[in-house]
Amino acid sequence: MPYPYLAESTSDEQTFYVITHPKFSAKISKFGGQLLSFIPQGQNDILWLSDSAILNGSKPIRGGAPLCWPWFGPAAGEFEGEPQHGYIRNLLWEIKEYQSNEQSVEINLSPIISNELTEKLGLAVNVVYRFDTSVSIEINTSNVSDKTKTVGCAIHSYFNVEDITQTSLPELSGCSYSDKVLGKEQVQTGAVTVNAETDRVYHYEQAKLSISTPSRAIKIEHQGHDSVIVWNPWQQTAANMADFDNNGYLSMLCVEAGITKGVSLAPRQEITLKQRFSL
Ligand code: TA6
Repeated sequence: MPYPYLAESTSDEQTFYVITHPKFSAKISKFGGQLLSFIPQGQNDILWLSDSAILNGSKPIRGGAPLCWPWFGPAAGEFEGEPQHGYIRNLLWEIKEYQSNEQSVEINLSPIISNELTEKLGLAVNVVYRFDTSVSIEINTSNVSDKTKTVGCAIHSYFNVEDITQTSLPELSGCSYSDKVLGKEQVQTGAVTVNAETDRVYHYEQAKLSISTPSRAIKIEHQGHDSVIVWNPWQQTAANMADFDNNGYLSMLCVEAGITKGVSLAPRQEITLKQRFSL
C-alpha cells in the first residue's frame, strides 16, 4: 500500500523507508527497524551513521538509533551467549500502522519474530516513531505470558556532534554513574565532556538533557528510563571495529535512553521507553 511521503529504497537486498516531508526527512531501516537519519527541514542530520556501517543485514547497523531489547548490554542468566543488546537489532521489521498529514508522520513497526522466540521470552514489542520538527522513538513492551517477566531495553542513539572535543552534556553534572571503562562508580563533576574512551551508565531519571555542540544544541527528552548511557569508543576501540570509520569517533556521541536495571512486568502489563529529540 502506498503511504504519503514514504518511498522504499533498496540496496544490498535490504529495504529502507525514506520519508520526505515538508518539515523533515528521515530514513528507517527495515533490518533492525531503526532510524538511520533524521533531518529537520533546513538542518544537518541530527543522527550519526558510520561511513563504514554494514547495511547488508549481516550485523546490527553502526549508527542511527539502534533498538536494544529485551536487555541492554551483554546477555546474562538464562540468556547467556545470546546477542549483546538483545534480538531486535538483527530482525526484519514491518509497518503495522501509518498516519500522516502536513504537520507530522507517525509509523508503528513490529519485528518479524518467530512464535518460538515470543513464547520463550513471553514478551512482545513494537516501536512507534512520531516525526515533525522533532522525532520521538517509543519502544513498547508487553508481557504476553501468564508469568512475571523481566525486560531491559535501550534507544541507543548515535548523535552527530560535529566536533567531540567541543561537545558537552551540561545536565548530567552532579549525577552518579557506573564507569564501565574504569569499572567503578563515580560522580560527575561539571558537564560531561569526552576526550578518551567513555562508556558510562548515568543514574539519571530526569526527563530533560541536551547536547551542546559548537553550532547547535540538541534537545533530548526521555520517559520510562532508569538511566542515560553515554558512549564514545574513542580512537583505539573504534579502530578495532570494522564498521566504525577511523575518524568517526570525532563526530559522534551516543546518548541513550535505557532501562538498564531490568524491570518486572506482571502478565499483560505494558511499559514504554521513549526518547525524543530536536534542535
Ligand atoms: O551503550 C554502550 C555500549 O553498550 C558499549 O558498551 C559498547 O559496546 C556499545 O554499546 C556498542 O555495542 P555494539 O554491540 O553495538 O557494538
